[in-house]
Amino acid sequence: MIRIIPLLLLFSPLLSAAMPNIVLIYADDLGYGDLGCYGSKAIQTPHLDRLAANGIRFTDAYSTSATCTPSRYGLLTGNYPWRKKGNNILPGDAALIIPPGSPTLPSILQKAGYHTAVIGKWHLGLGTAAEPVNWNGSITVGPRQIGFDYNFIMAATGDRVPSVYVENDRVLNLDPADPISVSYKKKVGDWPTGRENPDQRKFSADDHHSDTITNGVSRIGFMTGGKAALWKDDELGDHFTAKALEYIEKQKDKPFFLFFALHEPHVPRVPAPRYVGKSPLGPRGDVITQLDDHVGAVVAKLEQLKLLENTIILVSGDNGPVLNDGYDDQAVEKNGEHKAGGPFSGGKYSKLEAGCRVPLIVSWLGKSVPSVSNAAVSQIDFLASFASLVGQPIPQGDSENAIDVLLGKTQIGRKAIIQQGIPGLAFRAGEWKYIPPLKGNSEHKGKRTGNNPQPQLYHLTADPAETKNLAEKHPEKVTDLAAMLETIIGRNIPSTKPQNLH
Ligand code: NG6
Ligand code: CA
Repeated sequence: MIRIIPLLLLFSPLLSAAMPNIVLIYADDLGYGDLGCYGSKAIQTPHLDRLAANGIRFTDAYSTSATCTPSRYGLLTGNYPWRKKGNNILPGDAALIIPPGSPTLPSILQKAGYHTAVIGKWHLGLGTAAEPVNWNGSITVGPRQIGFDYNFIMAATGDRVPSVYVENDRVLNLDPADPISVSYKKKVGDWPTGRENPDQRKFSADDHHSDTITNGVSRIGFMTGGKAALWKDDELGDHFTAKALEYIEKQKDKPFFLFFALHEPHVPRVPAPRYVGKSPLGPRGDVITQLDDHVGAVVAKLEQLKLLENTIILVSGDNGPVLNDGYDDQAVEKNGEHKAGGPFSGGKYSKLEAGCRVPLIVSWLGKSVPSVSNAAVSQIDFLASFASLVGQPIPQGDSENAIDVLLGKTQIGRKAIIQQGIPGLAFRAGEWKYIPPLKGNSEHKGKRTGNNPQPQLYHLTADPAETKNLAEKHPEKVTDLAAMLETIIGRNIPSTKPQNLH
């Protein structure tokens, strides 16, 4: 089947209509309120605004988690990340946390005949515990083992070493005479660190981001070697976008799935020179205008290739916003009245709405009727939704088919939305939000975390900022929601077990 379908497609416009290209653009730490179409006045995002005006703009969309690695795990596997130990924010030398061979969004699309690619931020680990990643040889376990035919990635995040690109199984531009070593335990080599040589970096950082300096930025983790392979932070976005355009051009004649995982506006925020000062908010706003241009470039490429009518474009993010995330880049000082989390409280890491409530725009020219949808939708459902769209069986797991919601055919969304903060879960059902009791700091860098030793109950329509805890007033509601959450947590999800797909 895998080989026959693409051949058939060449001759069958009917069949090809059922296999649109899927371009999933995934921003990093983008807030609900950061885009013009979601209410931002300070940051100009004309390309995203146009996409939203021509497509479906979701007001009630969620990532599974308020941090990066877990959200990406949920998105790609269709299973809640908190079901498995170790699905936390990963260091840059971590092993792959998705078992090779398990069903994933890209592997399901591959089975349907799609060519699949991930370009951008990975942060799901490479190699295995038994065979750690070999930066100087072939990376044998990575995106290709979980369904991506092509990858051009950064291993973890911009603030974690190694600060090099990986293309398929190799570090790009690596000089074999200058091998890379990486450690998250101790200093390796003699490259300067932010702690010892603070004057050698472009901007200061907290202690956690004060290990090895590469390209003038001190990072988390130590590295040495691979000088010719180091990325330049102000070129990251353009580089990933160029690769995305190249990929689209190359795949234009057959169905493809592109997971374009942009780094903006995650720290370190180093805009390309032409974006410096493009927003009044300093680097954080500037890199969001840069992100907007990347989206514009992808849409323009699809338009130029006359692919818009045969491509579903989705834009969303992995978790909510954060201003100060370790670097002194004036995000806090220059924020002014901007509300990165929109009307919501908390932000990245938080169980309150700004942690997981993210922008979601879906556009399929000629198919998606321009609208605003307030259906509750979770990224956990992308896997089942696209499996159903391309006629593949839906694996047993947390993912449910919401394709009609995503394409705007119905506004009846998910009954239950689980949000994962650091630590703990929160639960939305309809207009109600329940947060189980949990001790811990009630604030992190001035933002509410959602921790509270008492149960919390909020009415999201009347109180989107989650300021009035109604748990004592409606104990029966608390009992109901707690029971619903426990039932979902208690489900037996077997599909994280490896299976042979070919
Ligand atoms: C945190 C880092 C933060 C960022 C985050 C991952 C500190 C104090 N904070 O541990 O800077 O790297 O991990 O972000 O070091 S994420 O979007 O990839 O989840
Ligand atoms: Ca993130």
